[in-house]
Amino acid sequence: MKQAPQVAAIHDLSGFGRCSMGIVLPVLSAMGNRCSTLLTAYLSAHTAYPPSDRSVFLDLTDRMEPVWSHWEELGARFDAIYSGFLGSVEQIDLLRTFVTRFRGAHTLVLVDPVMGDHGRPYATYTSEMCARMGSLAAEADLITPNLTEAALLLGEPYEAAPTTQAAAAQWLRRLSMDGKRSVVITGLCLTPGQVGAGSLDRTTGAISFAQAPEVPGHFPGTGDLFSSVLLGELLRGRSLETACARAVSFVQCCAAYTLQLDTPLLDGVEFEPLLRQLME
Ligand code: PXL
Repeated sequence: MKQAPQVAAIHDLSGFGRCSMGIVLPVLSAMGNRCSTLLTAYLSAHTAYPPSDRSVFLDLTDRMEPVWSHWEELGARFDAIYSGFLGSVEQIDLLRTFVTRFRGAHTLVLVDPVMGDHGRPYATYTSEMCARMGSLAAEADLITPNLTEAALLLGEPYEAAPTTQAAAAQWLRRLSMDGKRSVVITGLCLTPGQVGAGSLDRTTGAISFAQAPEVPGHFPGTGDLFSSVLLGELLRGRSLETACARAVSFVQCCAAYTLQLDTPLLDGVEFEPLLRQLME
């Protein structure tokens, strides 16, 4: 019998509000994977909630290397390494070292270059972190920026974000570093009333687009949901194009379901009752 694929999941844990590890773990587990978690930070709540002087941000930078040194002793091997929200600029170089140590011949390295959304960096992301994120993304086999992050990686203004397939294809090619890595850009609006993702698959050079009806309202954590489903599908052996289409469709389904419930947008999408859709 085949063992469950093993994923090194490197994200923060936000105690309140759905995002990052609180999404990555249940989604990848439901899809039949085993996750080893390396925490970048622990927050009382994700940063989209209004700022508060009671908020807790536990930066775990100096605990990361000791954690993976224990993993090395235990002989850990990973089918995928998947990073997201970072707690400090120093974590960028630390994670580059992690990738060098743990990448095997068949390891898929997915870097979600989490930095911001809607044209603005997240509250805890400094300009130095944004400027240096490209060096971590350069280690990846696949990156999954949203439009804000794609613009930051390319040094383009957010206002220049593509609105046509031809313009999106150009950004995908540029982000692929001449086809050296695969890219998925999320949050693309190429048809009125639709939203989705564009992908460039480095193994075939194919560029494709997946769209679904736009759900009014911006929910935090949908990028984490998208990338986790995408990775789960890739680990099942699906092509990037198929994985991308399934991730677009699942995120849309969760957003539409949540809108009906009329819950606070900042609480994110109600994916939990829909997880079983990912099991087949
Ligand atoms: O979804 C990205 C993300 C991850 N982690 C934390 C966040 C956010 C987005 O707001 O605040 C802590």
